[in-house]
Amino acid sequence: MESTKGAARFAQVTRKTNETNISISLRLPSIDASEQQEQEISINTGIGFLDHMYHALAKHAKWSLLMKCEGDLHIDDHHTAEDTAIALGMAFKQALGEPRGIKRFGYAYCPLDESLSRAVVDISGRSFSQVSLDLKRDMIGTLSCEMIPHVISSFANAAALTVHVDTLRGINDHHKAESAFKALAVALREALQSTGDNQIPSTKGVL
Ligand SMILES: [Mn+2]
Repeated sequence: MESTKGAARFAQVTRKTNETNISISLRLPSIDASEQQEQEISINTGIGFLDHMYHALAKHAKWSLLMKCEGDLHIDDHHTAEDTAIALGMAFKQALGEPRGIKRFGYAYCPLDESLSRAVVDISGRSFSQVSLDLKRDMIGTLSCEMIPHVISSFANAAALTVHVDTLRGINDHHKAESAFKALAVALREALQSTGDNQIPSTKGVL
């Protein structure tokens, strides 16, 4: 993936520990809405459902995202799920840079059939997350359901975002989780949109 005109909105992160080895390239949508960008998404964490959630996030947030993780899946899914979320949050923060001229706040409701989730985000520079997905199963595929809200929180924490994500209703856990990631994606897309000025959107003058 090439860093195009919006060079400030591109980041590459590698993060290697004894538990995971991660490489990420992330390109956020250009602040210039007229600039056409081809989306490139390729995700391989070794956990199919996690790939599916990151893919949904990237697709609907209009990111280009290349993510590869070699994790200690012989232990369980925990380190891979948590560390990819942290690395993605780091990439997001780095790609965004100084948040000038953006709406800062965003929210979205996304349904997936019977499921409905709401995400509200603030590009605040302060990490806070409240995630309630009402998942009932132990696992979806090879991803434990307890890791799904944890992935969103770990991402928000590393990206220094304030994030509230709630699944308002639903029956199918796959649908509930996927609608949550889609809502988060659309909320982030909105929050990163241009206001048409070059101001830092804070009364403090800093985020
Ligand atoms: Mn699906």
